[in-house]
Amino acid sequence: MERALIIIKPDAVQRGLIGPILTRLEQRGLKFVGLKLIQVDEALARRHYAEHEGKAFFESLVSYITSAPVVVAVVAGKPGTVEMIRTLVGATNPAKAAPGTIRGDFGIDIGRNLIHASDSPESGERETAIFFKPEELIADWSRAVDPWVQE
Ligand code: D4T
Repeated sequence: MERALIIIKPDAVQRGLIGPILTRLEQRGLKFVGLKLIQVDEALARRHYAEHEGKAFFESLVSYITSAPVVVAVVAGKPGTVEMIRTLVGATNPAKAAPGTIRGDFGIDIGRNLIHASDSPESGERETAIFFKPEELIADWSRAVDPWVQE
């Protein structure tokens, strides 16, 4: 089983795109095991984006992600799920993201790229642990629709 952390970023929340973005993931057949609205503080932002510390865009990235509430979610699925979600999300820069992807359909600016999705199963585990306590996740629920989504 793989898990991906999703962040619906402040711009998407402000623009009323929580529903449309969650719908894209749901319609694909993906399964949520965690979901909540939170305000990211500076310490959490620096921890999540630690790999970018020192880069030119780091400070604006921290101020962007802390500028308004975000929705964080965890999606779980079989091997390949994390990569599939990254494809659905599209290129980091929405200006270059393919139409049909979330960023390609809703955004135009790399500094307002609407959504984060873990870039590997390892990142998925690390990021899930940053944003969710174990008791906030419902790991083992089954959906009646599951046999109709996956053979
Ligand atoms: P996130 O992490 O937000 O899902 O984005 P990606 O995984 O697609 O891309 P990333 O980690 O390389 O970048 C993180 C974050 O920084 C912003 N950014 C990035 C930026 O403002 N200017 C830049 O030049 C780059 C490379 C956008 C996403």
